[in-house]
Formats: sequence, C-alpha cells, structure tokens
Amino acid sequence: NLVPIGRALISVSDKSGLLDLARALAAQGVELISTGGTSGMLRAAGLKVRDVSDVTGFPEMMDGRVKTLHPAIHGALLALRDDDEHLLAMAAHGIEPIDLLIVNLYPFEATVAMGADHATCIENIDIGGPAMIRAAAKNHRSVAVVTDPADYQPLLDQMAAHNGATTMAFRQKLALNAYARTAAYDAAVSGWLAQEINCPFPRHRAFGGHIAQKLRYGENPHQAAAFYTDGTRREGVATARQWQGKELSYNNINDTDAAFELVAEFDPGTPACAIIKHANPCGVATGGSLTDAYLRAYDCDRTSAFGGIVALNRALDAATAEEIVKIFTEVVIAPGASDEARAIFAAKKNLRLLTTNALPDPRARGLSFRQVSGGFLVQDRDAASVTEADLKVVTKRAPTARETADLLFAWSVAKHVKSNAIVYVKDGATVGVGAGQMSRVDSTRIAARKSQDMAEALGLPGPLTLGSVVASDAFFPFADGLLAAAEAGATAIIQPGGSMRDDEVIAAADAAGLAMVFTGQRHFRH
Ligand code: 93A
Repeated sequence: NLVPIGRALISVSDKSGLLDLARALAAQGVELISTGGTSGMLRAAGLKVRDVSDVTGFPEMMDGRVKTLHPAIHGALLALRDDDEHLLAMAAHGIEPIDLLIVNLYPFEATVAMGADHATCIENIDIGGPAMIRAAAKNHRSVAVVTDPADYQPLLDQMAAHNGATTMAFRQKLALNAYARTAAYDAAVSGWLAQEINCPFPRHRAFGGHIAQKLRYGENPHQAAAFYTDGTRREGVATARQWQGKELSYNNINDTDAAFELVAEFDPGTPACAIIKHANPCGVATGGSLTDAYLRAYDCDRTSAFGGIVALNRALDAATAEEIVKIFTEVVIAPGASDEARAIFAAKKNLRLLTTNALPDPRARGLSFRQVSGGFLVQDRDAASVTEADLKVVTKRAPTARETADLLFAWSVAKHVKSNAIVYVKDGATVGVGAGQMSRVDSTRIAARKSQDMAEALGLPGPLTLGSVVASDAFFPFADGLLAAAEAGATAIIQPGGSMRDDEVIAAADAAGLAMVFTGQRHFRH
C-alpha cells in the first residue's frame, strides 16, 4: 500500500507554507506541475516547475475559469495504476500519472464574509480545484491529496518515514478531509446562493463547515464535542479572538453566543451589558457608562451571576474590567478591549476574554437549527423586533413614557429567555427573570421571589420588582400570571396578546390599574 511520489500537481490560492513544501518535495526529486499564480511563485523562488498549460497543451483561459479541466490532468489523477486498459489509455494519450495533489480552493467563504458583491462571489466559486480534489480522493488507493496547509508537515513526515512514499492509511485520512472540504465548500455556495435569491428553504440544501476547535468535551464529560464554523461570518462568537484564559468549552461557547446575541439587541449608542448563566440571562442593563451597565446587570441576581458569562456592547474599559474581576466570571465577550482593561484581566489567569470586530446584527437574516433524532429542524433565526409604533394599548391606562421604554427593553430581553419567559425591568435594567418553566405563572412567581431575595441581600426594602414593568414572551392564557406580576409590584405589561381569554386578562389588568400593551408577535424560545 506504499505509493512513492514521483509527480505532484500544486495549485493553491492560500500560498502560506507553499515554498517550504515545494522545496522539500523538489529536494526529494518530485517533479512539480503548477497553475499560473502558483508556478510563478515557485519559479521566482528558483524552483523548477512545469506549467499546467504545458501539460494540457491549452493555455489557461477565460480569466482562469479553465486551467486544469483537461483529460491530461484528470486522467493522470483518476487512472488505476494496476489496470491494463487504464495504462493503455495513458500511454495512447501521453498521460503521465500524478501521485500527489496539493490544492486549496478560491477563498469563497472569506469573500462572502468580506461582504463582496455578487459577481466577485461568483468568480470565487472554484470549479477546477474541487474537480481535481474529488478525482484524487476517489483514487486515494494511488493518489495523495492535500487540501489544507496544516497537512504539509504531516505529509513530509510521512514521506520521510517511508522513503518518499505515503501509506494507504494516510491517504485515506487525506481523502476524508478532501471530501469534507469540497462538501463544506459547496454547502457555503448553496447557503450563499439561497440568501442571494431569497430562497432559504430549497428542496435540497447542504450544510457544512470545518472544525474551528476540538473541544475537551461536550455538555458533559462523557460526550465528545467539536466546534464547526462555516467561515462566512464576520462577527459573533465564531470569529472572536481569545486573549487569555483556559480553552473554551462547549457550554462556554453556547452561553457566550447567547450573551453576545442578547447584548447586540440594544442601541449601540448606549452602554449595555448582559450576564448569562446556562444560556439564560440573569441580569441585563443599560447604563450611563459601561461600568454602570455591568453593575446594574449584576444587581439583578448576584447569586446567579457568579461563574457567569458577561457580554458588553462596546469595548471593555479599565473601570469595568476592575469591577468584573471582583467575582468569578467564566467568559467576557466584547467588540474590543483597551490595553489597560487587558492588563487588569491578565492577573486572572482563568478568565477568558474574547473580542470581535463587530457586534452581531440582531436583524440579520439567517437560519437556526435544532437537532432531532434522524434529522434536524431549520427555521429563520428570530430576527423580529418591535418599536413603540407597533404597540397596541389594550387597557384603560396607557403606559407612561418611562414605562414604555422599559417595556420595550423587557421585550428585547424576553426574546432571549427560554420559554416560559417572564422579565421584570425597571429603569433600563432587569430586576427579575423567570426562565424555562412549564407554567407561565411559575416563571412569574420565581422571578418575583428571586427579586425579593436580591432586595434582602442588597438591604433594600421590598422586592426589586416593585414599580417595574413586565414582559411575557407569549400571551397569558389566564389572568393568574398577570395577577402574580401585579402582586410583585409590576405596573405595566407587554405581551403578544391573542389568548382566547384576552378579555379576562385585560379586565384583570384594568381592575389592578395596570397598563398593558400587545405586540402581536411572540418570542418562544424552546
Ligand atoms: O477557475 S477554476 O475553477 N478553473 C480551473 O480549471 C482551476 N484549476 C485550479 N480554478 C482552478 N483552480 C484553482 O486555482 C485552484 O483550486 C487554486 O485555488 C487556484 C490556484 O491558481 P493560481 O495557481 O493561478 O494562483
């Protein structure tokens, strides 16, 4: 199963590591064939290289759209080395076998991530590269195919260990990588085109990605896990730079994503902070400064914030960093961090700091996935939002301006809380969050009870929910949930409306002197 390498075709867009590899191959007597840009670089470095156009007898044409698409190349990759007919065909057409293919593709994903225009994205769909990769991978019994610069050194190590040859086991692994790469590549093209032509759920749709990170384990230590990304995004947790701290875990990535998506809901002109625990917010606030926003978020539920994940909607500054390091926090994510802030964090070795170029766009179109046995569910991501103009006042009393601002804030937070979601807000800060209960009235009561505990811890009279407003992610099926909120001291309510018993619920609100608005829109999150 050892196959010695006599001839290699190299055609790469990402030219990192190329010269070292090509020099090492040439030193072992491997004949090099290359496409235009690659051969130019090799030749400039003094290496002997044959042009593909010399092998095919055709010039590269049509802006490079046709370079390697020729029987002299594909026959050389696909021919079975031990099949008489194949050998005869090679001899008849002067086809010389290629034993090693080094290809990486036009950077389609990165081009999309850059926000390039349609024509540029189209031009970056590689055709000849995937065709060669798939041909070589099919013939991995005889051909080695390398699609990632990370495999250059392992390839050279193989050849060094086997006198210039590769083993079947190694070629099998390369072939697996190769098919995964072309599948992910076409998945990226398919996803992009679906967006371009506004067809998110076509009859066939591919999804793919490449491994960004192997994770220590999954939700629990007995589950293996990895983080795959599709490479087409510019912002969000997948693109974050980690400055310090332990490696991210599965739960960290999940929670950090939830935190960053939530904090991105708020007007970037106002500092905002979200603290997440087990994918649910335990404190969200805006503030006069970032420090103020953090402290106000922290005061919602200090107990749960311990070991939480903090997301900020602007660059971390020194004053906020000083506050954050006072308690144990797993991860901080922000669209930047000052040098002073980073220096303060450096003393906390385990604290992970992530920064990204930008905040996620909460209104951006996209898809979300949920796995079920034997398949997965796909839906538009919940990019909906409401403004004051969308609110329908249904009670005798209309909310005041202050209540309205808090109602909209509470509504934005409720969208990011597992159903049944109840969110109490006062002066641009959550003061109680009820998440994930099977009954809405339980969520309402749990949030109020926790807010009572927090008031006691802070030495304040009464629950923090006194004088707050409340959001419910879906309608109140009965008046009991609303009455529980009124009992906790809420003065105004935002909810979708649409229950069979809306009249009953509205009457209860009027009787309690509450203001209530309907959004006509629901934010289940299961
Ligand atoms: O436009 S293509 O799809 N047509 C081809 O025939 C072809 N052959 C190789 N692109 C093609 N390639 C790609 O060119 C390779 O996948 C590689 O990414 C790139 C290398 O081009 P150069 O050597 O000119 O920089």
